Amino acid sequence: ILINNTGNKHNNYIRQAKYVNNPHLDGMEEDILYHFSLSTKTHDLPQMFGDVKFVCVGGSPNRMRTFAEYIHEQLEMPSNTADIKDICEGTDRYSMYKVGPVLSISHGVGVPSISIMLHELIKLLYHARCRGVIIFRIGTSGGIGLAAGTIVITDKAVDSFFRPQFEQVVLGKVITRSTELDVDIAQELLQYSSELTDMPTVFANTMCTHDFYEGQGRLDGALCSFSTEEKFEYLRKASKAGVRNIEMESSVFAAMCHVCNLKAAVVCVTLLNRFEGDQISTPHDILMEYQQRPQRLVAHLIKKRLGLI
Ligand code: R2B
Ligand code: URA
Repeated sequence: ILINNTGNKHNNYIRQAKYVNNPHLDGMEEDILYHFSLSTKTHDLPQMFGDVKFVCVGGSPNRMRTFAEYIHEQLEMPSNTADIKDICEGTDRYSMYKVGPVLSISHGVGVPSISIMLHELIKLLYHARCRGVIIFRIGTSGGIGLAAGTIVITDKAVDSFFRPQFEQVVLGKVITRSTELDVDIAQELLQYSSELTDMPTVFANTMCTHDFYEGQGRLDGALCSFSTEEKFEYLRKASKAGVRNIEMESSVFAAMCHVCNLKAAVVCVTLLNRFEGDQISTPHDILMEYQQRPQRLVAHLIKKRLGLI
């Protein structure tokens, strides 16, 4: 809660911190959320989204549709799953599904893709006058010294130098933002993981890189500038820094949610142990089961918070 004391007794008021942090927004007559194909003039955002309490984001549009269907089943919604429509059908950049108080959105691969989505999502929550929202990234990752299928709940999102920060070039200068995540939500998730079967879970640091191949120390890209020994030395260093998984969005996700007062958690399953290889060779059906783990864990928290279990 921010206490905004303007000094004028008629103007003193208490309000919850806004989800946006941009004075320029107030002067805009219309806000077009271009990559969602939504706008404040053409859509009644408070009516469409005002009841949203949980937002789950993940890379793939199909996975986020499956998650929406799963949540629909878990919340025992009366409607038919066939009625779950892509709210962003006017664009193929992102997909968005709403099931009761849960919004499920795809963000594509990598920092630029998720950051564009988050700008528009955070403005959407603001325009819709949402309150008390929790956001989760449910994703996949490469594990460091963990058996495939392990869930990592992110403590700190770190960069490729193992620093808990996110750097962005703004007007030709580097600005640095903290990648702090919500400690209470992470602890709650960790506790619930022990209540579920097939949910091996750790709480550890997650490294966010800007590439899947060389950027994650893989030897199997189209090019490779380092030796096998150098790869393992880097992974050992990461491990020493408390990193247990590598993915491609957590740092900007944590940084933007932190600046915008949105409670956030990152829950990623590992698809392989990077000390054992680089290729993802696990059979398809096993990978599908792994990908459901973060969904099941987050759905469990949502049901607890809604008082359904
Ligand atoms: C995990 O998996 C994707 C790359 O395969 C990327 O979006 C990520 O963070
Ligand atoms: N996603 C990543 O970014 N890295 C992996 O190794 C697996 C999934």
